Amino acid sequence: MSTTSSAALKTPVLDSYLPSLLNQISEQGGYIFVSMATQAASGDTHAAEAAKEMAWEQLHCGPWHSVVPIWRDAYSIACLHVAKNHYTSGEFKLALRALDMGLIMGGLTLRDDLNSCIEEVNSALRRKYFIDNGEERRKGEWCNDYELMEVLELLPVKSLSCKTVGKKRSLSLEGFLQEHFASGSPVIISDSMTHWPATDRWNDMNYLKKIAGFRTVPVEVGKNYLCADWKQELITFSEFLERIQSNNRSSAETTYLAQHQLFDQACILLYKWIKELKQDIVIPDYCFAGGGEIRSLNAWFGPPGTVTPLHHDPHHNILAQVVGKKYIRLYPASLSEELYPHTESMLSNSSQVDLDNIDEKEFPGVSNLEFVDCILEEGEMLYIPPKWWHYVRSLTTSFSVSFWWSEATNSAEDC
Ligand SMILES: O=C(O)CCC(=O)C(=O)O
Repeated sequence: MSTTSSAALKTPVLDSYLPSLLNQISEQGGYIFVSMATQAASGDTHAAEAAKEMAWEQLHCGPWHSVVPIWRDAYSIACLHVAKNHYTSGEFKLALRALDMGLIMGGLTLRDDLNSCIEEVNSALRRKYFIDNGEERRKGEWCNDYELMEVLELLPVKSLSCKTVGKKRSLSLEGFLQEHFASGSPVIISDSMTHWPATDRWNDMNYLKKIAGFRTVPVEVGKNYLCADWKQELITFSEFLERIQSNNRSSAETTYLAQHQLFDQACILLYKWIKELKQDIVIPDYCFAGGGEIRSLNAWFGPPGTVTPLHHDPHHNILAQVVGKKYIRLYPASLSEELYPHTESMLSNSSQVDLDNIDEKEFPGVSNLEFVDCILEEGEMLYIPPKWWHYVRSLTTSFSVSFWWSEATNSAEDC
């Protein structure tokens, strides 16, 4: 896109807070940044880029928790200036990239400006996408072929041979409360998502591209987050969709758009990113059980073969299967010690046992532990009670959304 845009991006919060933010940055010794940001505010493109680089270096000069918070706001200031310049010269994709980076890495003060600019730029890009590609588009569906017998060979030993999770159609809220929430017992609920627009729309790759294709998203590349060669990358959602298609065709490294509590930046982005697709989903009434609050909505989107290793989470969870199928194995919270949790605090909610390849000598007894499992089909929701251990493997291209909520007494802040 090279045409210039007549309108400028509006940044009311930046306009009113800039002087005080720059003062705070000076107090931290960021005089050169302040000088660059001041020039950037009067339209100097090079100064805006230089300020962004400078703030980026500050974000990377030590562990994330030791970054002085004002430098995160400094990064957002610079991203907004860079985006405004790109937008004015019609470079919408570059503008959106800068804004997404501000959302992922920046501070909280300018988040409203970042979000409103993202909406503006994304809709400009979507208008262009429509014009370039025409209104009438062929539906691009995922290839969801799947052979049960072939899939069974890929699953951990003993899969689907013992107790499976019970399934209930259109379970009432009262029934859910009495029979599952109160006793902490998992259940699959079918027929409760038929009214979600997502059940139709998210099977259409072109729709996803149009809605969020230009956004930057954090993805996981590699077998799973416990493996040494695992890494995170920031790519556009369109690039991610292309990778899913190539993962479907080859055995290239798996890319998974997933959320783990370990990476709270990614978590914040997913929460924001999913805004574009949020109109297509409906928070299940079950998530208001216990009078608590939604803690986060997480997206889990990837090709066949993604694995989320055995771990547990502190919240109630409804995992809704919008596209495709997943194998899920659950162990009760009471078996925690027998599942050999990692000893480092950051991974203490993950098991050291690789269910895909159990080392009997190192982890004796694990193969004999009782579990329940299931294949979660498109249009079904699985209730996972707090602290229940779960292992998840996608059997087809799969897009799920998890809703985490906590009871009224738990006031911990999540993303
Ligand atoms: O779907 C997945 O891969 C993992 C889901 C999960 O772990 C969760 O919802 O807590």
